[in-house]
Amino acid sequence: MERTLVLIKPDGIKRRLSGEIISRFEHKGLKILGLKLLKLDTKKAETHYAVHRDKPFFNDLVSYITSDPIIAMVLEGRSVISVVRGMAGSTDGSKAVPGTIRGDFANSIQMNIVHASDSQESYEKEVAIFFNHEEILSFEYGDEGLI
Ligand code: FUP
Repeated sequence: MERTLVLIKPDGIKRRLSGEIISRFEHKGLKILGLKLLKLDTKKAETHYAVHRDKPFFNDLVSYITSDPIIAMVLEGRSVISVVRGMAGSTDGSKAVPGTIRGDFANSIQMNIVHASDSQESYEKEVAIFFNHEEILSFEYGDEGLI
């Protein structure tokens, strides 16, 4: 079963959308194996966004993601990386399709509510920034046969 790393960014937390977003993942039948509220430090934020280091928006992005608390989650499910990317919607909230998280709640590129890993390789790098092994639990919800 595949896993992905999801962040609810400071705008999502401060706009009180955390419950709504987590509900969407639960209702889709994804399993939450790890979850924490934290304030990211600059070093970890730079590691998380390392692929964007040379982009003009990099410093702003790091300042923003470290400005206030975020929620980090590990989700598990069938094809969960592409499923959650689809649920998140396009990066730019003004272009994201209604029905997606960004399409329904964001109208900005930077403040776009959530982050989701874009590949298995990204997941492996990202999960190590936010979770220790023992913080990712393994258990049955009991409804797996229905999803
Ligand atoms: P996504 O994979 O949809 O989260 O988007 P990207 O990896 O392309 O970008 C990562 C983050 O950089 C986005 F969530 C927001 C930020 N960003 C900007 O601030 N300005 C841009 O022009 C593009 C991205």
